[in-house]
Amino acid sequence: MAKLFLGLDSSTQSLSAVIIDYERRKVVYDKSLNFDQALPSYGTQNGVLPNPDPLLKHSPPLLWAEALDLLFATMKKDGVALGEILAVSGSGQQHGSVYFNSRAATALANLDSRKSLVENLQGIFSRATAPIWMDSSTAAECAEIRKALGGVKATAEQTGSDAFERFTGPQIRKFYKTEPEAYAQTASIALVSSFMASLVAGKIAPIDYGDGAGMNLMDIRKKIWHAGALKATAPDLAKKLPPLADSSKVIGPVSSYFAKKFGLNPVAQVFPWSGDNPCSAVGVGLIKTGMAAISLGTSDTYFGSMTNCRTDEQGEGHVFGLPAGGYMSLICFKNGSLAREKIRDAYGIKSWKEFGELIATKPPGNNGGILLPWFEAEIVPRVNRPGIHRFDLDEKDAAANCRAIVEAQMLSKRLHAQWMKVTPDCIYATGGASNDPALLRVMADVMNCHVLRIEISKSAALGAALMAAHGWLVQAGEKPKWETVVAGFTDPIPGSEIRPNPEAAKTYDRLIEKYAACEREALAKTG
Ligand code: XUL
Repeated sequence: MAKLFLGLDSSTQSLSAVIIDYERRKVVYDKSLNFDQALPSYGTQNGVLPNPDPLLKHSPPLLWAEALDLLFATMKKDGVALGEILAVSGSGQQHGSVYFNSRAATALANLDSRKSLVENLQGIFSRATAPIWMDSSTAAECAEIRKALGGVKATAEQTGSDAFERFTGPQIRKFYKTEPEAYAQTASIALVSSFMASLVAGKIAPIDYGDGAGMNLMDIRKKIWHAGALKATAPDLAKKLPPLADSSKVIGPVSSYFAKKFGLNPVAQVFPWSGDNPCSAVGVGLIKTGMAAISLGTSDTYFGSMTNCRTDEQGEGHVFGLPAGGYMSLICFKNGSLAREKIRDAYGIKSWKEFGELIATKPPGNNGGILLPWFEAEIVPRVNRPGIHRFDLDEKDAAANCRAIVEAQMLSKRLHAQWMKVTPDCIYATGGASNDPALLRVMADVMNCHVLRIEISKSAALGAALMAAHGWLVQAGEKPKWETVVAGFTDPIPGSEIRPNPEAAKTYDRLIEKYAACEREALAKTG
């Protein structure tokens, strides 16, 4: 019998499933469901609830639950051998939080397969919506937590990151300050990843070290809840947080809800889900120190693997746990694919192919034209007031603006990743936009590094499937090596390598100075 493992990915805009046949080293199923299109009644835009305050970004947890029902129904309809799946793990957009009341644990343990998940989950939340990673409304709470922990450097050293607006701790503090009664009614707080795992397992799931590190609440070195950070965040928080766990520690079998309703193997094991970035790191095979990847998704992220924990003194970057052991360093740029889309649409460009062709009509360096695409408040560099800034760039020139946004995104990665001290031999490109050769050409030239692609752009879901396989093998008493687990799944596509062009690379060595000066000028303007 084939050894099948399922990886799910609950991202900002969609829910995806990847199933691997472990022995044959093959992805045998790959499907995505876009939230806005599949479930329009929730009224989300790109997976987020519209709000007049541009800093407030929430999503409905029931949308994610309904999407899970729909995706399982789709897999069943597609004839997927759900009864043969041995284990399930998953990935979730990081930092977002879901608030359960005291009825949740019982409701999860008794999910009734004759009803929908949404019907089963009525009345179990102490907060109707979940703040997600795009939210920037907690600057005051960040300042309070940072002060209590001893400043930027000390906060990063203890929790892996400076206090960030989207991180779960500052979000919990804001909830406690603004809705103290609802906070008091909260019995358990979940991340998006542990919320989804709780549904699949039918019990409150633990938080894994990878995603736990994105909360400003975990002691990054000891991998336990950090007492000082909990105290600085909200009262009684220790009681409301689930345990932290290694991603290979089984939670239990799947809830009978999924077995009865969709024919999932009733003894299939559920493993702790992790954040999309830690899962992507596994999904591109980042398991040895010094490897690096760039993910081009709703957010763009640049991450590398490291054995020992080294944090960013300046407080721009993050350290998360790596499900394959050790740590990953990461910087996150909020203005990723949605910003590229805004430029594409502003110039009436019909397709990404046309966008790429326009980029190629302009020379590397774009004749000095620079665009700072802060359509949304930005994370790196920290920008609280959104705005677009052009330097030596004609707003009417469509091709120059397309080239400018991609160059700015790559230059920003190069500039702000210096603390990571990773000088990789090559960069793995992943995420939806990594299929776009024009973007990868700019990436290779700006980073002055070979760029490689793996077969599947859904690296987070693939990483989750590999985590399920690894966990299952551990449970079976085998001592699987991560190199062996990922082998064959994360090999680069033959011929996909893009080598930097030495002349273009020299141009960017010069342009990075101008880019940095433009950033300083724009930051001074936005305050
Ligand atoms: C990482 C981050 C985003 C989210 C959504 O810190 O905020 O990458 O994980 O993808």
